[in-house]
Amino acid sequence: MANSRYEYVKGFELDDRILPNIWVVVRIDGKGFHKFAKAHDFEKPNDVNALNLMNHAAVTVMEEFRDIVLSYGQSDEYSFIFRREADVYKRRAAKILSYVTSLFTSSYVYNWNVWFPNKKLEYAPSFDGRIVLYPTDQNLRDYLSWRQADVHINNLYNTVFWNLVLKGGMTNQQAENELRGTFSADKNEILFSKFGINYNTIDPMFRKGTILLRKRTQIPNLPNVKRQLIIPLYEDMIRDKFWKEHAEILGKYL
Ligand code: DGT
Ligand code: MG
Ligand code: MG
Ligand code: MG
Ligand code: MG
Repeated sequence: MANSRYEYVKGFELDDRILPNIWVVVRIDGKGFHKFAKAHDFEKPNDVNALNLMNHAAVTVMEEFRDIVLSYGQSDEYSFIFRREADVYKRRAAKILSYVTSLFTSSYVYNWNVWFPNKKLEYAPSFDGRIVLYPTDQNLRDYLSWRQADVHINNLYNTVFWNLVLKGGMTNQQAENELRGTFSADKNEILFSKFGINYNTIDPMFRKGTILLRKRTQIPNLPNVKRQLIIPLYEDMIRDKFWKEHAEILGKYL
């Protein structure tokens, strides 16, 4: 075979299969979205259309990868949780990571006009991706708690900051000085006393991020037909309540 003298190069491709029986988390994050948000005039601190576009792209990924049991998004990032037993692409890490990241990105671009019908996409956005493995259910819960606590801290800060600037007439520097060394309670107090905003009434998508889950639902008028739908939730994942209500995620039927 004329080919055979070249075939040895295949041996340079290394096995990158992920350990069996472990939670696989793929997290993607927008590259330079500070600049991207500015270039597209995203609302501050939260642009509801930008977040919905992220959610839309994440649904595309979940429709393709049936092994994803939960996805969680906030700001310019999304985490996809693959069930422990997932055998997709023989668990080859590079395949999974590159496919998820590129499908997310292409869906983000493909659906741009759905959420921004009057805004031109100024340049091609990109997303980085990483795979992190978590051996125990507790590790996985702690990972998701970590990401959700991150939303809370950032969103509370950004909400007060942009109110001080946009409504309070402060410069960015003044708002930064005002907030230096403040605790959560202080920030809540500033929001309420200066702007009449009760933080807890702000859109839960902004406060909690978006959880996407698969739920089986009955189709109306067709008693024997059930459909699996991907539904968004804006709940607290840090407390036990969420994990009891959605026990199927960890495969525990209580
Ligand atoms: P990176 O990820 O290291 O390439 O850099 P960035 O700039 O993407 O930084 P990152 O991911 O830490 O932070 C996300 C940025 O995206 C942050 O500057 C705020 C911006 N961003 C995300 N969502 C929104 C939004 O809804 N509205 C606005 N105005 N900005 C947003
Ligand atoms: Mg980013
Ligand atoms: Mg960063
Ligand atoms: Mg980010
Ligand atoms: Mg091929």
